[in-house]
Amino acid sequence: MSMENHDHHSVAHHEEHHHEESFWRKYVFSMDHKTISRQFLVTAIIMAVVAMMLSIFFRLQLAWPGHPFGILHYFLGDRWAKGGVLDPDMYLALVTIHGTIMVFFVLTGGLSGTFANLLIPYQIGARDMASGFLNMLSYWFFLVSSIVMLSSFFIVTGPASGGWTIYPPLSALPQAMPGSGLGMTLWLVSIALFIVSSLLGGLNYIVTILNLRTKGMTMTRLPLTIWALFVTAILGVLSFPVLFAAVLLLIFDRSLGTSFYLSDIFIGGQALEQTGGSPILFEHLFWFLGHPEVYIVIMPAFGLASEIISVNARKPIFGYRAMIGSMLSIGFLSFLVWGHHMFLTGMNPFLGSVFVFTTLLIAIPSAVKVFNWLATLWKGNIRFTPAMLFAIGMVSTFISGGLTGIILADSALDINIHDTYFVIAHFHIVMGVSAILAMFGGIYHWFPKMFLRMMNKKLGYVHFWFTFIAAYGVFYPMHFLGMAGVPRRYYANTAFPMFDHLININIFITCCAIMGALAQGVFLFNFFYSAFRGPKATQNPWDSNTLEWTTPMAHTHGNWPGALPVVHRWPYDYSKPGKEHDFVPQTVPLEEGEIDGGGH
Ligand code: HEM
Ligand SMILES: [Cu+2]
Repeated sequence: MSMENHDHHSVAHHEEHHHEESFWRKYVFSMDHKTISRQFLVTAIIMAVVAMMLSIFFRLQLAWPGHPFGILHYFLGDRWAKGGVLDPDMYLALVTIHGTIMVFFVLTGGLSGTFANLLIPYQIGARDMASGFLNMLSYWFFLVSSIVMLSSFFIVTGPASGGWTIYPPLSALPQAMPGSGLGMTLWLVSIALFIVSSLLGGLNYIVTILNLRTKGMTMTRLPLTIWALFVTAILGVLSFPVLFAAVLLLIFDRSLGTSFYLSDIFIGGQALEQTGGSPILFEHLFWFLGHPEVYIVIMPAFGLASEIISVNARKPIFGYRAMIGSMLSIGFLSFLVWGHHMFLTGMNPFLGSVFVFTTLLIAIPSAVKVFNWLATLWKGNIRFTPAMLFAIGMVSTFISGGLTGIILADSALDINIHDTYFVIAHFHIVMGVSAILAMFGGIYHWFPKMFLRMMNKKLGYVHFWFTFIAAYGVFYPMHFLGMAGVPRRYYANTAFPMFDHLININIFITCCAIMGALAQGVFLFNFFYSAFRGPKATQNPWDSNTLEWTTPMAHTHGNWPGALPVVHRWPYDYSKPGKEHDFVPQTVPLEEGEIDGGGH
């Protein structure tokens, strides 16, 4: 395989040897990027459904505290929902696993895994990833880690419940609470496996993008999807090892009697033996990954949205080089801001002000991106496909969520609303919803390439509008809860009469959440039905310029049956004056005197 990858000109010879691949090789232990991409996607969809259901479970409790629900008893049984009333320990576990699955399994593994695998070889003109084997391993580590994470629901003490940030001492002392026991161990094992998956994938993506671009595909002719996935992979390779170290030290503290993170802990009036460690050390290590992590989540979304918006506005992306520059500077800055999660740890206020400064700096490249998307849409000949709606939706939520980021970045303001629903509102809108919307956009846009069939447009519109309205309906009111002081990660606020009048807001939010969840049923139906029964896709359904649409509408081993395509121009020649069609694919040679767009 790797020989052929380098071989740009000769007619590939793999068509000649018709080796029959067994079912297992083809669909299960596949080394083909297209199959692996679909494996990541389907696994992520299953994980997303689980995480969404968990959020509905705890939202029921938040809207109607202590009220019995048959559905809770059905899923959680007597152990965790006796008589249908949610157990407080289980509430914390639900929140923890919901956050963990959404952040890591859906929007890191799922999002990058699906689109890096699908798009990198296709859009750079390669026959496959640099290493099909590592790529396969990356998926299998991902799957096993997903299974380990879910398995913690089936043990007596329940899943980890210290929040997705697993701060010690709750995570370091197995005896601290039920979720600190075996559930926490499984969480740590799962995340360690996840990190292995992520590193195997990320290294492979970087090497493939650097080395396997086809003839003419210079770095400044790459679609922004590839630039985004490239920066994402670099962030992952630089930051995940730090979480790995943090997790390893935590395992030592739990099992080997070390005390990296523990000191002066009293349980039931009894001082524990551990001294000398510091839980703040864990916070530093965690957020050194944790902040880049939110960009690992949003960066692929940037790429998908840029591509979808340009194609469907029938205009070149505005500020191509500025888009690349802003992604690189966001990536760089993301390593210098982790302290904004730790303003309340007693850090020196001067150090805090440094983190305020670096954090606010990120607003600049972020605003450049938003400006460029809007400028691309401006006076475009817009085609409102479902993918386009989701991409525009992502721009909307990224703006709304970004604004509250400026508030949280200021330590003087953040100290007042830290650990309230204001934070929950901010990060869900800016990262969670934005990335999910872009992921949906990517699915609608590239579905024809993945499954060779079309999704239903009307159902796509229904899915978009209900999802979009529900998302704002859920997360917009949470700002007000936060400003009123309602804390996050609380089972119930019934002990605080000053929050009583806010209960109607919580009921409204939960109703919107249920509406949003039902809308995902429309998507699931559309997805699975179309994958098997949808109308056959045409060669280039969106009149797009990028290379993936030049491959046959079949899953050809090696992608192009003949020679690899040669690239002559950047991918954004839409509505170029003087051209017959409103798009000029990257494989069309430049005419005499014609200037290539990527160069400036
Ligand atoms: C189905 C739509 C969703 C709803 C209704 C929802 C609701 C919530 C709520 C109410 C909380 C706070 C619970 C508490 O603090 O007691 C929460 C926590 C969280 N959610 Fe979501 N969420 C949704 C989707 C997402 C998505 C797409 C992400 C991806 C980033 C996400 C990531 C998180 C994280 C990281 C936490 C923090 C968990 C923790 O405190 O440890 N959620 N969610
Ligand atoms: Cu951060």
